[in-house]
Amino acid sequence: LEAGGACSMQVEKKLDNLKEKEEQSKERVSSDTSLCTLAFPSISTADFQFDLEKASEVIVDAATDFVQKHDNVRLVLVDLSQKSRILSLVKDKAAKKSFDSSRFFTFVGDITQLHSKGGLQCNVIANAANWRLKPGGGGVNAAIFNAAGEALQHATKECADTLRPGNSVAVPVPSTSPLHQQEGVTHVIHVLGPNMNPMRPDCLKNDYTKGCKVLHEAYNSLFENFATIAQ
Ligand code: AR6
Repeated sequence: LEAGGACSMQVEKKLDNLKEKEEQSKERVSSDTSLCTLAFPSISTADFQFDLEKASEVIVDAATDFVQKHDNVRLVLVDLSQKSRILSLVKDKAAKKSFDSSRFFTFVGDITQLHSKGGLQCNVIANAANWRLKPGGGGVNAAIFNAAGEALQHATKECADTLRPGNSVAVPVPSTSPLHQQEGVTHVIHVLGPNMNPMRPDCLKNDYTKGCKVLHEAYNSLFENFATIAQ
């Protein structure tokens, strides 16, 4: 009995140590607020049905390339679930490359609540938008427009009316918006990715040569817009 008691105490102690280490690393990631941070969803891979394996390659290439060329910025790929396949694919592919992993990493959480619920401060967030730059439609687009309130719709209209696949537009989030006040988000960058869903406009009908090119252009455009804001 005694031996069992000692053993379970040791296990508990180890668990406590593990928890502490986890908290510390979470703290290190989230407290580094000196770096301008962009949180972005995986563009085109849900409603637009883009292949996840191919998308993960494009994300890792574009993101590692960007953080190697720009100092003082961080990129964070976000998805809602711990079980997200795109997050695992990106993590695995990124692990095979050599770059500073504190400047590009994955994070599980709602992109509209990263600061309040996840303790991660991101000044800029990206939206997987539609070509009309309209609210609704589900996915991350609906979540961002809902969280930001009408102020974001007006601000978006002042910047652009429509978007072509592979392009992005940066919109300052008005200080009256809850997204700005509660989450500290100063800009939303709307991005239009390639579409493989026959029920949505501009479907590429499984043409992945064009699809990968357009997805690369979309991320490059997003990151360049972010770099301009970060300067
Ligand atoms: N926080 C973080 N990630 C999210 C969230 C959230 N709140 N919501 C979804 N995701 P999608 P697309 C992830 O479908 O494929 C819209 O209707 C999701 O798990 O939003 O580019 C627009 O109006 C996935 O990994 O974007 C367009 O018409 C990623 O965000 C169309 O969908 C992108 O999923 C764009 O489709």
